[in-house]
Formats: sequence, C-alpha cells, structure tokens
Amino acid sequence: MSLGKYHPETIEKKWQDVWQESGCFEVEVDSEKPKYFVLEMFPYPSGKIHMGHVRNYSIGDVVARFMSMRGYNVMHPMGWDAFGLPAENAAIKNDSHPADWTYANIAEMREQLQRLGYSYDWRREVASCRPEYYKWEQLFFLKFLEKGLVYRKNSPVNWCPDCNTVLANEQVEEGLCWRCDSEVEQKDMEQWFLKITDYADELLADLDQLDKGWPERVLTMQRNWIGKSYGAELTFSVKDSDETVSVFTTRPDTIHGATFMSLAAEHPLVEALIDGTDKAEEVREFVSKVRNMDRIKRGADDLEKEGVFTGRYCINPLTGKEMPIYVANFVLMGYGTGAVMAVPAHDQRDFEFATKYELPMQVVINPPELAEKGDTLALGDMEAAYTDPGILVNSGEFDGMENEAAKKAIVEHLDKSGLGKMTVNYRLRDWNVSRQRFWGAPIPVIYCDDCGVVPVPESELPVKLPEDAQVRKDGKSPLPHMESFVNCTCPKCGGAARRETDTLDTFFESSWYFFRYCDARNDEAPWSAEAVDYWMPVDQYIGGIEHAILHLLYARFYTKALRDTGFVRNDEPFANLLTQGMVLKDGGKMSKSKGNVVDPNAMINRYGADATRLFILFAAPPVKELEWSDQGIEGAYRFLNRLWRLVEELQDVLPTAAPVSFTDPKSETAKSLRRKEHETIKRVTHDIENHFQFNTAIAAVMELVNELYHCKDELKADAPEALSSAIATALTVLSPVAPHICEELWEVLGHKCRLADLDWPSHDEAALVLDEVTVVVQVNGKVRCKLNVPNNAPKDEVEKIAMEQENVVKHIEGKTVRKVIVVPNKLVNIVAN
Ligand code: ANZ
Ligand code: ZN
Repeated sequence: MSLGKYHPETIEKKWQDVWQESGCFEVEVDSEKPKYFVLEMFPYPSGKIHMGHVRNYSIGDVVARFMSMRGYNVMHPMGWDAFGLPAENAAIKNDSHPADWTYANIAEMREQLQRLGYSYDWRREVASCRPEYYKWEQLFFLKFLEKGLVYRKNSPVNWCPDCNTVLANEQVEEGLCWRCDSEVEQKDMEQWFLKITDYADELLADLDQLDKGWPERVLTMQRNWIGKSYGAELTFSVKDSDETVSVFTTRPDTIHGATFMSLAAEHPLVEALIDGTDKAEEVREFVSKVRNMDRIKRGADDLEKEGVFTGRYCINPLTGKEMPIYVANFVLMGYGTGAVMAVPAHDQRDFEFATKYELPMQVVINPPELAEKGDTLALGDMEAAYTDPGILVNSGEFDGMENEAAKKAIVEHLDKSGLGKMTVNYRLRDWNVSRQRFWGAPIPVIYCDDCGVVPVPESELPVKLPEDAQVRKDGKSPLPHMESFVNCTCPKCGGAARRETDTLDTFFESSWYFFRYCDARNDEAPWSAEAVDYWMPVDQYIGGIEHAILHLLYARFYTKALRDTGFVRNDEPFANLLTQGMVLKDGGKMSKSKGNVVDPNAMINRYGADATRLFILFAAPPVKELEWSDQGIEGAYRFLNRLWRLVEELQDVLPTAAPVSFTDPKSETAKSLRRKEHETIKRVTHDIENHFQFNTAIAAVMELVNELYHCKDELKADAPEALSSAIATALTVLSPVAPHICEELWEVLGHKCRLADLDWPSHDEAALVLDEVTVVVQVNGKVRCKLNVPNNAPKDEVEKIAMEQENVVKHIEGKTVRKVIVVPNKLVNIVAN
C-alpha cells in the first residue's frame, strides 16, 4: 500500500478532529493522579496571531503533551484578554460596537490556534469581556472594598485632551499621547486605587520562594520595582513659622551637609510658604509648568534639574544654619514625603542643582583613602558628588565615625527631640484601576447624594456594560451620557443615584484568569474550592518578558488579596515561569510597523502546522531570541518528509511494535540501532524535563532518523523488529513537537491506540553500554596501533593484549620496558628504552 506524498493539510485536519471529538485534552480533577497546570499568557484578541504567539504556545504545547505522557493530569487552557482600547478605537472607526470587533477577532484567532493543533481543553475557554467572567471580578472588587483594600482618592493622572482619557505611564511617549501625539497634561481626578502597597513586604519576601522556578532577571526586576529602601524621616522647622518639613532620606549621616531643601511642586506646603510674598507668582508659574510634565520624565536620571527659590528658609537642626527652600522638578510627590534635604556634596542630583543655582556645598563624608593619609576631600577637586561610604567630617560630635554607624547614631540623636525616626520606604505605588473608557468592566459602585459611595449589592451583579452603547467619535466614553446606565436608585436609601461610569484597568482581568480556568463554567461561584485547591498553583507559566513587572506583580498581589478575602488558599500563583525570547526577522523585532512580519497562516498553508512548530522549537532554546529563517522552516519541512518516506518505504515489512520493544539484538548493526534508540529517549527526556531544551531534543530525534536511514537496508530482512521499535520510539518522542504527522505514521504502522494516550518510554541504561571500546596503544608517546577490547576490561588484560601486537613488539625490540600506563577504555602507553 502506498502512503502517497506528505500532505500536512489533510492529516492535520484529520487529527485535530479526532482530538476534538474524543475530548482527549479535556481533564477533570482526579485526586489519584498528580496534576500539572501549564499556562501560556492569554492573548489580546487583536485579530491575527503572530509568530510570538506561535512560539509561546508551541512551547506550552510541548510541555503539556510531554507531561501528559509522563503520567500527569495536565490542564492546558486558553482564553482571551478581551477588554481594552484597540477594540474601542476600531469600533469608533467602523461605527460599530467594540464587542463585534472583539468577538469576530476571537473567532478568527481561535481557528488559527486550532489549526496549530494545540492540546487545549477548549471547554475552559474564557473571554474577559463576557459578563459571566467580569461578574466575578466585580464581586472581588466589592470584597476588597469591604476589606479596605480599595479606596478612592484625588490624584494627578496623565490626561490626553484629544482622546479624553487617562493614559497609563506606558502610554505616554516623550510627553505625547501614544495614539494621537497630542501633548499630555497632568490633571487631578478622583480615582480608584488598590492597596498593593499593603502587600509590599510580602510581595518582596515571597520572591524568595520563587527563586528556583523564576528567572533571576525577573526576580530582580520585581525587587527593583517594589524598591524597598531603609532610611529615616527627619523633621526641619521653617524659619518665621510654626510649620515643619519632613524629609525621607537614606543618608541621615549626611545631615550636616544639607545646605538647602527641595520640595515637590505638589507639596502642600508650597502654597503656604509663598502666599502673599513677592515670590508667589514666579513659584506658581514654575509649579504649574512642572505639574504638566509627564511623571516618567520627571523621574528620569537625565532630566535637566530645575527649580525656583521660595524666598523662605528652614533650619538645619544639627548645624543651626539656614537652608533656602526650593521647589525642584526632580522631586516627586509620590515618593517618601515629597521633600528632600539636599546634600550637594554627596548626592548627584543635588550637586547638579547646587552648581546651577550657586548654592553652598559642604563635604561631610571623607573617602577612606584620604582619611588614612590625614587628608580631607576638597570641594574644588570635585566634579561630581562623592556618594561612596567614608568617614564623617565637619559633623560636630559625629566626626571620625564610619558613615554606616553614623546613620544610626544621628537618627537616635534626633529622636531625642522627636525630630527623627528610622523608616522603610517603598518605590511601589498603589494601583490605579480606574479608566475613563467604555470597553472595560464597570466598577460596581453607586453615588448617592445622601449616602455617598454605596457598593452595588452582590445580588445585582454583574453590572453589565450596555450592549446598545453607541461609541462617540470624540473618543469619550458613552457611559456617562447613557441615562439608562447612569441613573439608578440608591441601594441604601432608595433615592435617586448615579452609577460609577469608570471602568476597570484591563490588568484587573488578567490578574485572576488562571483561577477561573480551574472551574471556568461555574455560574454559582467564581470556582469551587476543590478545583482551585487541586489545580493551583500554575506549575509552568510561559510568556513574554514584557510582562515581567506589572502583570506578574498584579497577579501575585491579587492572589494574596483573594487569599485574604477567603477565595483561595494560595500565596503565589505561578510556581515556575519561563519567559520566551523574541522572534526576530533580519535581526530586528518582527513588527507591523517594520513591515517584516511573517504570517503564521501563510507558513501553515505552505508547510503545515507540524513544520511550523518544529522550526520554531528547533531554531533556538526557548529563552533565547529566535531569528526567523525561510531556509529553517524549509529544513523542518524536509525533515518531516524524510520521516514520512522512511515509514512509507518500510511500512509493509515492519511488524507493529511499541517503543523500546526490541530487546534482543543479534547483529552489531541491530545492537547499535538499539543503543541509539535508548540514547535518544534519554536525551530527549533530559532536555525537555530539565531545561526545556527542545532544540537539542529535536536534534537527538533527527540523529536517530539518520541512523535509521543508514541501517534500514541491512535490518529490513534480519531484524525488522529493531527498525520497528526504533521508529515507534522516534514517533513517540517527537509527537509533542509534531503531533499530527506522528499520530498519522503511528496509525499507518498498524497501531489502534492513539499516540497521545501513550506513556512516555523510558530508556534502559544497560542498552547504552558499549560492548567493545577502541583503545589507542602508544610506544613512547607515538601511536602504534588501535585495539578493540571488551568494555571496562581489567587493566592487566588490556596491557597483555597490547604487548602482543605486532607493531608494538617491533618497536620495543631490544629495549627494556620501564613503565606501562593504562587509561581504561582509552589508552595504553608503553615507556621503553
Ligand atoms: C539626603 C541624601 C543625601 C540623599 C545623600 C541621598 C544621598 P532611594 O534610595 O531611591 O530610596 N528623595 C527622597 N524623596 C524623594 C522624592 N520624593 N523625590 C526625589 N528624590 C527623593 O532614594 C532616597 C533618596 O532620594 C533620599 O535620600 C533623598 O535624597 C531622595 F548623600 O536624602 B537623600
Ligand atoms: Zn442613598
């Protein structure tokens, strides 16, 4: 019977249907089996999948299929991160509802993923824009509110006057809106916040639990983002006033060098200091200019330092000297107290500022190497601030102390008069979750003139996003203008009230979707405790490095908040994390704007899903960047053809055999093929299990196929079982990577069961042992012959055989043998003279 040519499109569709109909990737809680939850970050339904997705999901699919064959109960779900701006913008452009665009894209992308043959349990699919989904996060929001984890606050936000919305910091590019390029303004608005800062310490400490499963670089990024710093809060009194200014400093040891004070533009004291003075106008103008700068720029190191003198002074409590108070552009209100004691000799920003405005400097920390020589650092020699440790000088009673010790001593001294205490400060800010956009989950609260902010009763959830909303050309959310949505009755007093029209940040949905997968169709509760206790945490999470900070931090925080509101028992959501490298083309990132995108659909049409998967897994280790190459995918396709032709040629002579079923080789050739077969299992298993090195695992299978080509003619007649067994092994261990072709050839070889249901084979260590080894024989360091001897033969036996060799005898004739060195399985060296 002829197999015919390899036609990926026919067999791929066939097997996808078989998998779908048999439900073989559908899993349930099974306490008898160990579970394994493999998760890829769910995509935004932008319309088409790109190669980055293909890479991400192919990695996940190999892990899922491999672990399942290893005996685990594997959950591998997929869904859609479906709220967000692009849907809204597309709707504005097409004059439709964002839901239309979103659901059409989901349908298209789902079909593409199905064409790639991924082993998803599609029954668990979620789309975050569906009320059945966001209903639960509205419930969480209410529980968080009850627990004091949610609050409302007036705070400055990036505002695009053209788009009429708040922009996240990431959406502001060089002070301009990422979409319309208009100048971004800073605006004070009432916003909803989640108190992630309450968890700063736990979020930091628990990173230690993740140090085996997460990449070091992600842990570091998380640590830096949380940014715990130990320091002190010191109080300065304002001259001619009862006011005081508190500063946060990590360097209380430098207080004698504090020569001026810098306040943030937003600092509440500024207005009080200048009101009615002749500086008022100038300062107000500066303040409003700074407040309109975007906050990322203000925090950047290379910001040109600028400021304005308020005309007022405060008093340095240790030197008694007057310190002019400035408003400075680089001081941020959100960090510490929004005020900085400026020590220009030892802080670079202060140094630049003082140089520019000709403010006094004082050295108070002396470099140890100068101190040893009895010298002191001179201002005139300084081109930059001295920020390293050293010995205190010009610091009164603290002179001569090491600066680390002085930190404590000085704070203790100030503490006596209530002017200083040790504090801890975090860079982490509370999470602003409100957006003034339409396409998001409504925040479930109501405003009543009499009762204030009233939570929507749980029984009224979900607060649905209206399906009849008409998007507005000006980009403003239609919600505040929809009376049917806004007008409601107060759940407390029954009076007329208004609904909140802000929606939740889309990070809110992606912070808990993995829990929902555990019990995705539950409509009575977000999930059953049984399901979450069994499946969580995620055993392997896979996604892009661009999510290393915010998404992962929010999901970790959300998990802890769900724990503390009684919804789950987990402390951490993701036990192991793999961040895959980018897909490049011609050395650059594959992106629409560069016009170098390779469309996965085109590749599947031309070479099939298996070749596409094989190439993308073979071209580079998962964490490394992957350079797209047309020859590469052709090579993958050729290899699959080679495998196909091998089975085609042999199918009629081969008995149906399981992997590693051949145990009794009679010939050297059969023995060597068997060795290769077992070695392949060992390598593939090791490479996938320990490091996800799919590329080297695939290379091992390719070697086995090569060996099969070499020995097939010889073994066809004498040992077809040897060929059968090795081919079965090759198909089995390649199946997680190229599942369709492997299933097809497996079937062609007469198997009734499905490859996906097979157990992963294990190798026999004994099969790897060579019977004979080749040993080099030298006389005085010169190679005289090579010997085949039994593996691990005793040294004296090898020596004896070596001495009898003709070419050895010839070279030691007439000499005395002084020494014979035997390196087992390698070498015999005879020293004679
Ligand atoms: C005096 C001083 C002297 C400082 C010195 C540093 C070096 P980290 O380590 O990042 O926590 N600072 C405090 N609040 C600030 C704010 N709102 N905006 C800008 N800068 C602020 O940084 C803490 C240091 O940053 C603090 O210690 C303070 O300057 C400054 F030789 O105080 B330091
Ligand atoms: Zn009321």
